[in-house]
Amino acid sequence: MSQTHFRTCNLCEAMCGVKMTVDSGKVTRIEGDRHDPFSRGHICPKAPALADLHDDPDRLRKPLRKSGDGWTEVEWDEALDEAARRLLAVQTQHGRHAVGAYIGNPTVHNLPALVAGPELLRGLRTKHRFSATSVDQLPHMVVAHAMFGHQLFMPVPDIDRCDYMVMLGANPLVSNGSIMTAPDFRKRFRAITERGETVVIDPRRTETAKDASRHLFIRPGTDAYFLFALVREVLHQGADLGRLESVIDGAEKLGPLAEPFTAERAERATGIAASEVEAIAGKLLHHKRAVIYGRMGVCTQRFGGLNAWLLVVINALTRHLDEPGGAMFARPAIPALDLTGPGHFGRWRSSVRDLPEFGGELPVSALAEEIEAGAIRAMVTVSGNPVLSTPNGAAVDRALSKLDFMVSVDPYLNETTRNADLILPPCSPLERPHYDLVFHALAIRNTAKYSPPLFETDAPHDGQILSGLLRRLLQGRHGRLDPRTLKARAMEAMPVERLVDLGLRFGPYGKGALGVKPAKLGNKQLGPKGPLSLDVLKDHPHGVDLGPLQPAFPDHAPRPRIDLAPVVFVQDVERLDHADRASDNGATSNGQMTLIGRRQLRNNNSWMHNAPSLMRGRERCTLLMHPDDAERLGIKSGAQAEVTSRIGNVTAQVAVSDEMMPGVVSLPHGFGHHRKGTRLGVAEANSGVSVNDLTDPAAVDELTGNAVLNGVPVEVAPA
Ligand SMILES: Nc1nc2c(c(=O)[nH]1)N[C@H]1C(S)=C(S)[C@@H](COP(=O)(O)OP(=O)(O)OC[C@H]3O[C@@H](n4cnc5c(=O)[nH]c(N)nc54)[C@H](O)[C@@H]3O)O[C@H]1N2
Ligand SMILES: Nc1nc2c(c(=O)[nH]1)N[C@H]1C(S)=C(S)[C@@H](COP(=O)(O)OP(=O)(O)OC[C@H]3O[C@@H](n4cnc5c(=O)[nH]c(N)nc54)[C@H](O)[C@@H]3O)O[C@H]1N2
Ligand code: SF4
Ligand SMILES: [Mo]
Repeated sequence: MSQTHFRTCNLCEAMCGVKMTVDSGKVTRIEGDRHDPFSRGHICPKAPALADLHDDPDRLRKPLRKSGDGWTEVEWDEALDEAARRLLAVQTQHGRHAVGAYIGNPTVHNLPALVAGPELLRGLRTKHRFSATSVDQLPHMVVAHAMFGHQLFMPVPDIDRCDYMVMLGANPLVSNGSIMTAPDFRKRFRAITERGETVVIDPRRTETAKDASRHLFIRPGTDAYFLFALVREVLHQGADLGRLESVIDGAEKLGPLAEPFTAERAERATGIAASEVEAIAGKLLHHKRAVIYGRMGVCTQRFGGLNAWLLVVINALTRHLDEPGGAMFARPAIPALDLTGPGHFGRWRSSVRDLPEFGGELPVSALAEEIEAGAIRAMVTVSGNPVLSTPNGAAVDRALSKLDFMVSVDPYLNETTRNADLILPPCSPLERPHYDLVFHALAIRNTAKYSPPLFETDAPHDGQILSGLLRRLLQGRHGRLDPRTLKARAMEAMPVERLVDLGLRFGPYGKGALGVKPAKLGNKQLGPKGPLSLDVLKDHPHGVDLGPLQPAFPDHAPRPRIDLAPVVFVQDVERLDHADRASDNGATSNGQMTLIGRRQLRNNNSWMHNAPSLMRGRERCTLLMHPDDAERLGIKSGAQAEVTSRIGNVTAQVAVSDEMMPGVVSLPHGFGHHRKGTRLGVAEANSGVSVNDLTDPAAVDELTGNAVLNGVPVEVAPA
């Protein structure tokens, strides 16, 4: 007898609704849920891999303890007791900051981990916290904090209502969108191209660029010159703050700051003709509904902070901030801003290189050097693979291997967790409840959906592991009956569904747990079943639609005023002003090129290469190169090339393609599964090389500390 189960795919930001057919305890079919009001039947090739993941024989089912050269399975209580005891021992001997933590990307897609993770981090009381944020969206968070007063209050492009979209450094046709939760981006983007115009600015003519009205090549790492020239041009043509004029401070500072950054100067730095700047500024001003948007490619480069700031500035100066069709703010059913504090910046700094914390985290580019310097002697990693995903992964690997103790919460024995003394594997995503606490806050439409666990299990989910560890730490530190221990014990016992219910009831579409808070429904489309609670969502297994984005200012923003020129960004402008004068852009040798990264539809960062359904087909870890460069270097498509950076070298198969800007090469990240001692049968057979064996931890955006993953100087030669 087959059953049907509806849930949200938790693999990327897009939150696609999936329909699963289950036969005798096994998922036999995964397809798009046509009745999901947000994704309307769309899925990508990764959704079926949810079944691969669940059935993967390499996925760990029991905790592992390192013993000699091998691993032995241990019971859960024993493993958690040991982890707590050894972490406390390190803190007792070397101080509380001697324990570090790294939190990886899948945590954000994991309801129980999102609830328990922050508590554990607080309980560790260490300033050595790291996460994937500083190889990703850190600049956007610094901007949100400085301009709007909360690190998670990030504008998203209202793509369903916009007629003119300019996009830099993002490839949502492949990534399915980031800080822009938009299932079936392709369809939504094509609709903009049809009703208006879309422009993609990228050193590679990407899948998204091919679907756009226009594509412009840009020299990697130079976007800030282009964006500043746009600001200047908009000001010259006649900026308009629109409805927000009365709440915006600092606009008058922009003119003098932008003045030196002419379109001609931008042309020299970026390769984009000065006339384009003028035209794009004119169109942004002219269109009633328009937006400029940028992501990974503009964040993970040397001016990531300035780029993220200038994007908001341009939207504001062209009256598209907080306006339909422009850059808007979601109003999620469970208020996401409550997940963290508003943020802080530079309260402490890393000990070796003096890099600033943001929101309690240090840049991960500093991780290896802090371990090598003895500042960190034990690590906790949770759903992270920094050996493949952070700069100079090989150095991270070496540093992790020298720790006194390491515990990893992870379902795989992989490149990072092989360095652990204990691996604590959570149950599969199909065995835990799901609600997207974060991505509803970054969505292009307000919706809500709850997915109950599909399968029952005795294995703990991430939340139970993390809160079990926290309780043991507190018990070891303060005793069994201390109020802090008792609180942690209560947290551990609290079903996470209960927290979802409370969040919904107290949220903007709920009516309060006791019915005391007046219901303020954002949208009538909710129908007669509102106000929201967990029961209402359970009655709507495809999810509920809460309508298009609504203006947030002044009543629904974390603070009523916007600072358009925060001092941290203003101070960084001088660095930009110097950079193009200091460097000569000419190549000094024949093989000197600039390296950028890319994503592929069948990858998910570093960790889904063990799914057989995703790994079929030809080699994907290829070095893309323009035909002129290939000819000059005497390299043919399919041949091997050696790529060397200041950090290391890798050899990859070349794919010659005129979609690359001349002088720029591209390698995907997340590969490099050749390291010894992992247990990833399928991935090891398709190992590829790691681009992060080339990226340089010394290269960070000096303002935010974000890693420079794009625009890496390399030397390419036939292998
Ligand atoms: N299939 C798949 N989807 C994913 C992921 C995945 O691994 N695979 N990862 C997920 C995650 S964690 C994230 S954060 C998102 C990221 O989502 P996106 O930001 O949309 O994805 P990227 O493909 O990294 O896009 C970066 C683009 O920047 C370009 N670029 C590089 N350097 C520069 C530059 O200097 N200037 C400009 N203008 N462009 C530049 C690159 O060519 C690339 O096209 O994707 C998510 N979705
Ligand atoms: N050069 C270069 N480097 C990059 C990027 C790039 O574009 N270029 N992109 C960066 C970006 S945007 C990101 S977000 C980072 C990602 O960096 P990370 O978050 O460090 O790495 P992932 O590859 O996402 O690995 C996720 C880990 O979580 C485990 N995992 C998966 N599901 C679960 C779960 O449910 N629970 C637990 N406990 N563990 C789980 C996996 O086994 C794996 O070990 O990589 C960054 N690195
Ligand atoms: S785009 Fe693919 S991976 Fe992302 S949520 Fe949808 S089905 Fe899942
Ligand atoms: Mo990411």
